[in-house]
Amino acid sequence: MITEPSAYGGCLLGLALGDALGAPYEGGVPERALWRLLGSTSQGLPRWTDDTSMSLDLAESLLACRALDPDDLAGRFAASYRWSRGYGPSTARLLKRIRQGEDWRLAAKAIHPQGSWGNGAAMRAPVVALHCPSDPDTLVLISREQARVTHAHPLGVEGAVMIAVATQCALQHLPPAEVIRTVQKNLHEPQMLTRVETVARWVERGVLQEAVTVRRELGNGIAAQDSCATAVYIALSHFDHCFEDMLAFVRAVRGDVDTISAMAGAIWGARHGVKALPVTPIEARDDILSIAQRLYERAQHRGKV
Ligand code: F2R
Ligand code: MG
Ligand code: MG
Repeated sequence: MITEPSAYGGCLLGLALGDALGAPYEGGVPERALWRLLGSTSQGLPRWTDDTSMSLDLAESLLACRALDPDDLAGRFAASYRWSRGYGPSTARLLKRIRQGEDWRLAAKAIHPQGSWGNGAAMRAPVVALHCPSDPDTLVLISREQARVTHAHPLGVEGAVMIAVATQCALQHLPPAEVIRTVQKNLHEPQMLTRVETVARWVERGVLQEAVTVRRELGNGIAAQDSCATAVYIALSHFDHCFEDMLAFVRAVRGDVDTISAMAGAIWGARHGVKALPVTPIEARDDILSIAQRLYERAQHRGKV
């Protein structure tokens, strides 16, 4: 299977659109009220949040270092940190410590001894699939390594593997049942596997579940185990629907809407390409497409696409 350059733009822009268009609906009343104040650029465009910021940092790091360099990545994450991007509380504390000179290996375990199980490493994992679109073993290794810089907890790491594998399968145009089988083969944590087994059953049945059922059975929270399987299910079950309908479904599921939309948006965009995405202007749309193009050219140069 030859991956088209359009799939790269579709994936990275799908992630950013999901994030920017989902952010106004994330969380409860106080979070939404705050985002009404923070959620537009000076030109009035929808702003993206930590999800896209960390994804672009990972992309730029892979491009600059030609491989994963965790020290370079930690430095970029820390330099890009802005309070107004709505980072998770533990990730915010971690990045401030790294900025003050602490080694990320110590900082990542100083806040939670096992590391964070938030979905922050999963939300940027589609970029790993753009770095290695055709090599499943390297994909899993790099997904784990990039996750540990901020999310060392086994569930935080496994969420990243799940989203990276699903994105790679979407780039390869695998059908939904095969995507979910490939995801299952790469997971080990029972809490993740239980959720993915539910997704596999629903995908096999082929009937779109109610949003309330998805929320109840797969979750809608900031933990990796409560959002990654949710995003994979929503993307796979909307392969035959338009992007806007998929985002409307995420809004109906509620909760961590920006991040579930970003992860589902990346998988959907990898499958359908940039032309299938809405033309809605968002912050730095052209810059995002140019980074996607550079990732494509690098993968092409390495003979990976
Ligand atoms: N922070 C938000 N949303 C809040 C409002 C944003 C709004 N748009 C605005 O700015 O007004 N979203 C972001 O957080 C989610 C998760 O990201 P990440 O990087 O995984 O966060 P973090 O801080 O690592 O973990 C989240 C919380 O989970 C608890 N936790 C994690 N690991 C734990 C452990 N081992 N033991 C106990 N608790 C643990 C902590 O309370 C963490 O703070 C994304 O949706 C992103 O968009
Ligand atoms: Mg966010
Ligand atoms: Mg979020």
